[in-house]
Amino acid sequence: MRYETLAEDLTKQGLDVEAIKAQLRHQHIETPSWGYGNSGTRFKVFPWPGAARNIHEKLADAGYVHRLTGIAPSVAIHIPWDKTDDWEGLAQYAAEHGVKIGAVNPNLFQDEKYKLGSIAHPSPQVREEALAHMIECCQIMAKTGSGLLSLWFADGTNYAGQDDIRARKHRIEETLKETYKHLPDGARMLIEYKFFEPAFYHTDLADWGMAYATALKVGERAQVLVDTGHHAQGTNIAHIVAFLLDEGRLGGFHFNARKYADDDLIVGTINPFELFEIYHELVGAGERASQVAYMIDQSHNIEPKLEAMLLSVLNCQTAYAKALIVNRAQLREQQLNGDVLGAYRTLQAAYETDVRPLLAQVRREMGVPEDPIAAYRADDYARRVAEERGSAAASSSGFPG
Ligand code: PSV
Ligand code: MN
Repeated sequence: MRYETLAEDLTKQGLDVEAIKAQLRHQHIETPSWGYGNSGTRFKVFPWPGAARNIHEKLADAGYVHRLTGIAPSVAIHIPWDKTDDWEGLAQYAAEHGVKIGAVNPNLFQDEKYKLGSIAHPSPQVREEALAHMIECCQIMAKTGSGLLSLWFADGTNYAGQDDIRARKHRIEETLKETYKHLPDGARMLIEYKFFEPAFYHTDLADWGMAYATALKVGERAQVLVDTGHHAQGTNIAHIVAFLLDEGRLGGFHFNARKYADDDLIVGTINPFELFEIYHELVGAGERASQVAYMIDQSHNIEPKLEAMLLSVLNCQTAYAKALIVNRAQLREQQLNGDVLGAYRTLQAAYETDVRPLLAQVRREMGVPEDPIAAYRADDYARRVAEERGSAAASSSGFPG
């Protein structure tokens, strides 16, 4: 279908195509620095020729992804993986590549001392050190202009009785309240949950309810981060999203796809309808969703890094476009009339619409390639970085994030 025909169809349904295109032009997906370096599973890291070896190369790659898509203008960093001694210089370097530093992620899971946890650790000394690291990250936020402190804790236990679960809960609340005081003005703290791994008996912040209850105690600018790979099979993530949006506590996402557990696959590859359901709730929430941070958290084992990241960004764009063309007036009527299947089919109609001509038009208007992946494949960026950087087996993170 040509763009004009699609636009006409949508207009006939009462949709404002110009407004939809404007929303698509303003979409913002943050890519993770760790998605550009070599990573893998705990079994093996297969080096990709040209994979970024340091934060500067990661930012350059992120800048390239943004140039091709126009909707990936910021990069999340992980500390200490991306540590430098010149943060202002790094922010400047990012700007030269057309991107900004986004969420700052303290690493509270890879140090020897965190064997029994970080902010829930029984030892006050270890908790102090974890706090100091989070405060350091708040300082990095101030220096780089980042507005998000993104927290995930591997804390938990492997056996019943290993530690006092309620005492651990109190330690977490205390340490996060203390951390909150150090956030730069206006910045937010995002609290990510995950139901298992690496802890297997209990994880201290295992689900959205625990993250939400903690956020309520910590302060107004503490919110929940939903990583789409961090739920038990069958969990209705769109429902969690709608609930948190309505409570004003949905801080952001870590998008990725999964078939089994925390697989960290390319966004929208296993579960495109689920991604659409999530975007449908976000679009439906209107202004309430305006502060949500859309971040990708994926790591690659066998995929070429840049193409994998591009595909994730584009799959988010497709899901958003499909959610934007849902005929909401019709849906509302069907909902009020108890038209169960009519309502479902309204969603299905949007989901099954081929939005490629709409997206090609948006990209033309934004001055980016109509088909960013074809442009990437025709370009010599990947070949050039492979020549320049070679195949470094070392990984900045072998952690299956
Ligand atoms: C943990 O599985 C996680 O999702 C957290 O967001 C980490 O920061 C990330 O992966 C990278 O290990
Ligand atoms: Mn995550």
